[in-house]
Amino acid sequence: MSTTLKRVKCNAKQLNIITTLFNCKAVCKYIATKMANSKYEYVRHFEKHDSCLPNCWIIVRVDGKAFHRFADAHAFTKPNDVNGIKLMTRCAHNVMTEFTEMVLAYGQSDEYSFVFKKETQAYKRRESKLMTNVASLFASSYVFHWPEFFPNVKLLYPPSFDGRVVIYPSDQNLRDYLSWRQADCHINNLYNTAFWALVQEGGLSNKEAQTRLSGTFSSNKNEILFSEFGINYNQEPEILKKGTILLRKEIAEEVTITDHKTKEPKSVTKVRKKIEAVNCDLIGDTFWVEHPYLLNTVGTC
Ligand SMILES: Nc1nc2c(ncn2[C@@H]2O[C@H](COP(=O)(O)OP(=O)(O)OP(=O)(O)O)[C@@H](O)[C@H]2O)c(=O)[nH]1
Ligand SMILES: [Mg+2]
Repeated sequence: MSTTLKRVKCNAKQLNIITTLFNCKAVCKYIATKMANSKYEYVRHFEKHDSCLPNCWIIVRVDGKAFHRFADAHAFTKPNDVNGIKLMTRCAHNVMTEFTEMVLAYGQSDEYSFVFKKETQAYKRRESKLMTNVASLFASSYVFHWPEFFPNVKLLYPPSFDGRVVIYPSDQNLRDYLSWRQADCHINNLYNTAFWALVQEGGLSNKEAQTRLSGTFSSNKNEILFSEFGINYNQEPEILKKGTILLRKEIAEEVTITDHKTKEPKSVTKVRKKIEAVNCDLIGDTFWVEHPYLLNTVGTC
């Protein structure tokens, strides 16, 4: 069936209506969609299907790009800059606030790991969506909150963070992953504390300090710190030794409401979830016994 176009006469008012209609965004979008469907639509099928396996823990880890250089450029305190650590945790707090299906986050140095509950349907569990949204929100938060933590330091260039997704099928795998990151925190922090004590207080060059620590065990580094610099490593702040865990704690609050029958004010207990930072051991069982809801996530968050 052929369509014939007829030239029709219309007045200025009618012309105005037609012009407005065809300039309308929705109409343009409709036409564009129709065009895409007709010929170019097939390119969509080249997209990767990247849904994470069902019923598995999804971890997104972000890590600062070349933070060795970033820390130097912004004169971070060595080996640990507490403001830098607090800024990282502020960013992680933002991420957890945005992604309500995250159970907990763990951070140390320039990295943060975020754990989505096994049942999450966020972004249809699409790996690329989860990873890029978390990493970009983390990076923009870092810049956004920078002045609160470094009011007298100019941000010299935009920092960036890489992201990766790791899937763990069992609770034990998840615990082992987090234990691995916390053990890494401890190993690096002990080394860095000893290294910078030798350099800053012991007067060694970087190379000499590196040689001195080469092949040493934890006990040797503890001994160097204690006997040469009077530092008892066990008494170093937990935030440095253990890193930071962010979790949602249930907080019971007394609130006053109006009784709908008597119209009198009455006090009731309401439970709400609050994101809290703790700096404790998560390798042993105690943490998991004290927070059983973390692994039992059905119906939570
Ligand atoms: N001075 C100082 N440096 C820090 C602090 N936190 C992290 N860093 C630096 O950030 C680095 C993080 O390690 P990596 O992530 O392995 O190294 P990177 O330079 O970020 O390299 P890529 O992640 O591979 O891009 C550390 O080696 C330190 O140099 C801090 O509190 N103080
Ligand atoms: Mg890094």
